[in-house]
Amino acid sequence: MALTNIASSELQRYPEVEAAHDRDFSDLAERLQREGVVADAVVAAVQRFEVALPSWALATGGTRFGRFPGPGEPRTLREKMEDAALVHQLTGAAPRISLHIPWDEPKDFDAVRADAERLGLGFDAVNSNTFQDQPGQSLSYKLGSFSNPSAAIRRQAIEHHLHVIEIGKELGAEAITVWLADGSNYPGQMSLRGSFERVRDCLQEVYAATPNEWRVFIEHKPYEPAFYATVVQDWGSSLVLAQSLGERAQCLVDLGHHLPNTNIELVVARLLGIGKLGGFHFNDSKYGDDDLTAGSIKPYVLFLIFHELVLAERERLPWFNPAYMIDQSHNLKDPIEALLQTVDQLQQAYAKAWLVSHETLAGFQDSGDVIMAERTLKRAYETDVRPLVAEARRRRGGALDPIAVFRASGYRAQKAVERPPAPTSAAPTHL
Ligand code: RM4
Ligand code: MN
Ligand code: MN
Repeated sequence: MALTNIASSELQRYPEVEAAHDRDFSDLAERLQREGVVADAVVAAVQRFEVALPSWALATGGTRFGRFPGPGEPRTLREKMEDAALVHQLTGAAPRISLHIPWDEPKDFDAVRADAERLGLGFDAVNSNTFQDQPGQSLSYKLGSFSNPSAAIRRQAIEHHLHVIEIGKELGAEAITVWLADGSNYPGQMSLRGSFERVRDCLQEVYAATPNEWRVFIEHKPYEPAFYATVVQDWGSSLVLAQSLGERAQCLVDLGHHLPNTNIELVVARLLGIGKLGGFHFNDSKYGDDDLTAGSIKPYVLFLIFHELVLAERERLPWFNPAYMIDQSHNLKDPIEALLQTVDQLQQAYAKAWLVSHETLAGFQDSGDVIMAERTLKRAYETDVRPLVAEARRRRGGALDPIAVFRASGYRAQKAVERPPAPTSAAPTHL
């Protein structure tokens, strides 16, 4: 168990909660059995579910208007890793952290590796950043990085990616996620075709520099910061790039990176069907790239996405290997609580997707029974699976109710003493 401030014994300290849970779990298991579902099999599936935590979401994020940090926030990579390990300890489902470079660039690899070992954490995809200029950087990305007409600026951006890959290798990561802010704000500002070709050429060089077992994730986004034409704007552009790079290049679906009303589960199904679904950045949104807690706004969509995933998993699609990651910005909530809530929402959506009988659904699809096909999904979605995910957490050594245990532990108050605010904030203002 990770060495965090919550002793393992604290997880088991609530006999009334345990007893109530045991009753709820056996009631649900009995009900599911009548429907032909084995509760333990779903619990086992949820126990296997893992999602990576973003290093940039452990401290309070901001909007372009401001940032309101809370007490006891992590100031260093080590402190972020400690908080991440706590999220994993409580949920049993978040054993890796995804680093944003240079925001959370390790200074001493031996020390970072030792921290990871001590905390029981691994490293997920490394993330590059050419959407900001860094102190001391010679050339500006104001008018783009990989798409920039200047060969020198493109070279600088490529070198940054090579550096990020080296960091990933040191830490045992096996993927790099490339999200580019490149694009234009006004018609005529940039060649629509030329900019895409330049991005493709640069990505080819990055791809060639990655180890053979690595994957390269290309993340699209429709707008912001480019408000007229983003170069990697949609999943079509992302797919063209992934196909032109090679087998190890895949598309990353950030749930907030779609124009309103886009059918995201359909995008997922398309990419799954052709082996190009690399992974996810989970979050939720009402309007745009809002980076809200997963499942907070459109939980049915989250379920439908997981339905596509579980379908592919159970059909054993040979290339099924999505990287599950979170990408959120916690402006109002305590970041640890927001992440605990997120992991729980993902576990619930995943568990619900496991309740769907695929044979029954296929039968209704074949006979054209629209009502019963929809009801098959709704029945799973409307089931209260909280006892199943609580049980999965318990069996992985986590907490039945992670937020309750976190609050009762006094972790944040203790950190407020141990971590007085740094003179200048080390935390990024998330876009
Ligand atoms: C972007 C995108 C990237 C993330 C940055 C911080 O909107 O979602 O994945 O790395 O924000
Ligand atoms: Mn993202
Ligand atoms: Mn985003």
